Amino acid sequence: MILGGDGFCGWPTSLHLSACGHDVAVVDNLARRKADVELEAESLTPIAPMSTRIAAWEEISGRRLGFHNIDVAQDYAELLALLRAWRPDAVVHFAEQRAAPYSMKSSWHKRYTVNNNVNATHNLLAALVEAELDAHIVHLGTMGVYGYGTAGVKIPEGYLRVRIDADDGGEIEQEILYPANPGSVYHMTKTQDQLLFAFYNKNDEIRVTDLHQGIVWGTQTAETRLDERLINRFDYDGDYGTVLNRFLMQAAIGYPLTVHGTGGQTRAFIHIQDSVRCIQLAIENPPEHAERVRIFNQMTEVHRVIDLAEIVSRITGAEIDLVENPRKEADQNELFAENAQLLQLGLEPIRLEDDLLAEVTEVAQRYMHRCDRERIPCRSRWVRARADADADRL
Ligand code: NAD
Ligand code: USQ
Repeated sequence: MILGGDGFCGWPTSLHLSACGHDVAVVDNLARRKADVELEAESLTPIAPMSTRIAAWEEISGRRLGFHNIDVAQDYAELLALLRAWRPDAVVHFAEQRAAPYSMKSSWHKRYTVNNNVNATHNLLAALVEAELDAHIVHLGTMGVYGYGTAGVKIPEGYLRVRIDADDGGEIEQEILYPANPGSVYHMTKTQDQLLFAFYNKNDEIRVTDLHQGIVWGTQTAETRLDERLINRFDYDGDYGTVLNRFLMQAAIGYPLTVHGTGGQTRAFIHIQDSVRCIQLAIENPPEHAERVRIFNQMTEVHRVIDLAEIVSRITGAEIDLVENPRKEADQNELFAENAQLLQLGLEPIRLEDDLLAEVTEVAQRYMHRCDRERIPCRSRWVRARADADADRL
């Protein structure tokens, strides 16, 4: 069962798992498509309605995807009934509001993001217990739970070994969850998810793999490429567009690349094709017991934002614009992260330089006529002027 299976990561994952021979049911309340209406922004690629997507996949592959329009955060009874009827072996959980700028737009957006994300995760956990199901949860978390200023520490996969002073004057060694340090309300909800998983894992022996994913770039996968009706979404607007895909689209339309501040922010990245493959690896290699939540860092490369802009500029000739940073984040940081576990399971990463140019020409240039330049600037501010905040309350 794929919660959030209509989204940017969820749709290609649903297709890929179906292509691998798994029976797949998609659950989605189409909140992401509704946010497009709210923001008056659309995917750069022309994504088909859900019924068209499903019919096209059946025509091409001969395999049927189930679809259930359920709000995982609100419609608990429907979720429970579906789990009881379907009895999945694994549940992949993507069903959260995932944009940091969207989560910081106003008090309404902050409250929506917290209510939606925390309730979606908790409803899933409570429903699995109530349905007495031993399904493996594979959750899409974020590298952002760690914070980015790790001062030379190589970020481990979820847990940190620490030594604590003991009563008898000695030291106790213990493994703890890496201290959470979120940079937005959205990222904060992901740190809260971690505690929910830890509790239900301890209390109810729910098996969970939490994939701490970096920024996903690229658009198409082997399955979404098969037919234009299966095309994946490509967000480029100031709220949902992520940095590298935004740069690729900006380069295609001749818009100077919007580097925030000096571009010294260092982040982890992964291609959408690798993301889908990692989820397959996690599902097909489940933890046998619920000893503790299994955490993988799902990222393959680390780059500074300014270096990415320079690479894109070198390939395409695009100009670079250092714009005022609307976020409250460190101007620059170092980032080293462990990602051995997914590599050991067989991930063979796609490298940035292998696919960047194809992404510009096959996707960004092909659909650039659909771009609305008005939607490009990031207008959501982490710290808002008093007058704007007051206007929100009216
Ligand atoms: P997305 O917004 O494209 O997809 C999320 C899907 O979940 C949407 O189709 C939405 O309609 C659905 N959804 C949201 N709330 C729901 C609810 N209450 N009930 C049912 N469906 C609901 O986002 P995405 O880019 O596909 O991200 C998926 C997950 O992966 C998110 O949890 C995100 O935090 C994580 N992630 C994404 C990235 C990235 O770069 N895109 C990076 C790291 C982690
Ligand atoms: N940035 C720019 N210019 C832009 C857009 C962004 O310089 O036009 C900068 C931002 O200031 C930030 C960095 O690029 O320093 C990354 O921003 P982003 O929007 O690409 O990514 P982020 O907000 O961190 O969120 C995305 C996904 C989220 C996921 C996260 C993984 O939307 O769901 O959890 O990446 S991570 O970054 O590892 O936390």
